[in-house]
Amino acid sequence: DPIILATRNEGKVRELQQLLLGTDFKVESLACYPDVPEVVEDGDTFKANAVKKAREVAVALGRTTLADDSGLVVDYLDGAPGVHSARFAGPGHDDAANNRKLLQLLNDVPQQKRTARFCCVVAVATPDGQVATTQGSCEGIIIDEPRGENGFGYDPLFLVPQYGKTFAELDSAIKNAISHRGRALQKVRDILKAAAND
Ligand code: ITT
Repeated sequence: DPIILATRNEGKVRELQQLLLGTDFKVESLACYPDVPEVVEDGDTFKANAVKKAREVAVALGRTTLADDSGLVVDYLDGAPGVHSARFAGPGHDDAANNRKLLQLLNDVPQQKRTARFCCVVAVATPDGQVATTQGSCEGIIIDEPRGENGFGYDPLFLVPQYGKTFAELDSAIKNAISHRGRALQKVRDILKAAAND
């Protein structure tokens, strides 16, 4: 059976699908299962939320399920938006509003204090409720105006110093090779193989 991708974020679905291309694993997104109830993400950590999302969907559908909980950790903001990245500017999930809020909070903060990282925990759950997790992160700097059209979320503000480009300016293949999500996914293949053999 295909693995369920327990996310309703289309940007994540695109990247996770691309990252699992070329493996033996077929995936199916939650878009195929509109009746699965929304998981309440009330955890304090990426790991707690990833585990909860993967486990609830795996048990509900009786299928091996992969969930991603991720976000942007900004040092000057003591780690915000962190686990609240998706709804930083309030309910409604508007990436542009989140980006505006981040720029406001960093207004006049000099470049050397604008360090940040994207973090991602991927959880894989089996229908019996067992869960394994991996994590990945990627270091960068929050610039002071958006650049680039690719990706999603905070990508236009996240500069990767080694490339001199934001995630939104990089090809998706390069983003996937160095991103928090890509790094977490690289570590997940053995777990998926074990789950497939159960
Ligand atoms: P699901 O829970 O349905 O997967 P979500 O968007 O609510 O979707 P999260 O709670 O994990 O997922 O929030 C992650 C947020 O962090 C996401 O909405 C973006 O704002 C941000 N984010 C995570 N990865 C990102 C990336 O690669 N590029 C840009 N922003 C990212």
